[in-house]
Amino acid sequence: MEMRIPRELVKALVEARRVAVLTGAGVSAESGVPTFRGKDGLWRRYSPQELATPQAFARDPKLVWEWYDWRRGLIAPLEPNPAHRFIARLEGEVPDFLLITQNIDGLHEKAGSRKLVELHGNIWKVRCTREGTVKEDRRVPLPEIPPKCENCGALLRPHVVWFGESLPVDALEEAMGAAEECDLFLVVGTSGVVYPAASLPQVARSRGALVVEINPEETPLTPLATWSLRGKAGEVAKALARELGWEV
Ligand code: BV8
Repeated sequence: MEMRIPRELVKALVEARRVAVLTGAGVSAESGVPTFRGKDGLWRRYSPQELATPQAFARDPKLVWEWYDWRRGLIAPLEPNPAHRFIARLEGEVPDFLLITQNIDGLHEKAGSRKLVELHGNIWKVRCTREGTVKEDRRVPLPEIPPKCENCGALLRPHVVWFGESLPVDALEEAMGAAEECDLFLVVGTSGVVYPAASLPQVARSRGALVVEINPEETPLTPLATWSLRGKAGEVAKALARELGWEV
């Protein structure tokens, strides 16, 4: 399906000096990662709002780790899609850039993004519940569930932000700063429901930035958007890249 891109949007992209991008599960949907709210989404089989919480982990660390081990197994073979690659290319094209992702799948980094904050952590990192040490752990499947710290034997937890937990202060500060300073804010593949991530486009808009939303559906953020492109992230990314003469 040929996506029509407004001429003024292409011009704004070419002229942008400071760009911030916020992504959600929708940017990884075409890579095969289930979204939270989609018809085959994670929220259907499980209730992340119940499982992705410190209370659930305290009550049943084995169940929570089975869910994360299943997701890790699902995500491990998946590749970035044109949307991830477009965002990685955009990073090198503008003087001032920050990608802010709610996703924990690591696909932005796999696509080459480096100026990136992971607001909600990373599924490939584990943290000792006693020592607080963070390590990368890409074993799929995990040899034992729940995994234990090899140093002190305490339970390991996923190094992600659960509901009711505060976001990493430095990541949130960097994200807020980018939202305040940018002249163009792209919002890609998020339902705009989870806070404080969902407040970032509002901050950008209040500071006079142009806001571009890319989403097949309307969201609570749509009214904020200067342009809301009703399409899949990968498709729109290919159409934008064509306009800019980029390969993605
Ligand atoms: C905090 C990591 C406070 C774990 C995640 C009542 C009102 C307002 C707020 C609250 C409230 N009650 C509680 C809160 C706060 C809560 C919150 O916002 N709850 C919501 C549900 C109401 N927030 C928190 O708890 C946060 N912490 O507030 O701390 C605090 C303060 C001081 C001291 C202590 C505490 C922490 C939130 C982080 C939770 N962790 N993930 C894991 O993943 O396992 S959240 C997780 O869900 C994701 O990271 C993401 O943020 C969210 C899912 O949203 P999306 O990414 O947008 O995905 P979704 O499926 O919803 O939508 C997909 C979109 O893509 C759709 O729009 C769809 O149309 C689109 N799409 C589909 N296909 C495509 C596409 N788009 C483009 N292309 C496609 N092909």
